[in-house]
Amino acid sequence: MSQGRVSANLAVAATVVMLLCLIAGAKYAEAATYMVGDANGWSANVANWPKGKSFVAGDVLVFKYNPTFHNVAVVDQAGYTSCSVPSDAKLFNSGNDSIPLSKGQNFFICAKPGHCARLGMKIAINAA
Ligand SMILES: *[C@@H]1O[C@H](CO)[C@@H](O)[C@H](O)[C@H]1NC(C)=O
Ligand SMILES: [Cu+2]
Repeated sequence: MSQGRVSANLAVAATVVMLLCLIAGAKYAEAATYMVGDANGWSANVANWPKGKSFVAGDVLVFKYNPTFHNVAVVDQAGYTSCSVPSDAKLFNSGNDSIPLSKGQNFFICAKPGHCARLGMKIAINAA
């Protein structure tokens, strides 16, 4: 076997290993991180932000906001629709909250008075 043939085989092997790593990497990359509201953050009229995006369970939503004025409550469908926060709702208020999506429907609203109902600080997301 010539020297050239050996290095060609090595190159092929290296390429195969690289491709396998890429495939494995893609699998781990399935859970994505989303900045809610993009550059605007968790803010007024964010309700349309999920439109056109597809989410899977385990994806992480990052809610960025000024905690003096806003917070994030994890609610159910009724809470989302009526802009009310069940007493057992999980509340986040760090201003930089990372919340993983559960499979199925996920509902988040701002629990500050009027923010959900009047400012549209609410999102509904279906995670596959
Ligand atoms: C927000 O939280 C993320 C994840 O916990 C962290 O990596 C990032 O540094 C935080 N950003 C700020 C501005 O605190
Ligand atoms: Cu708010």
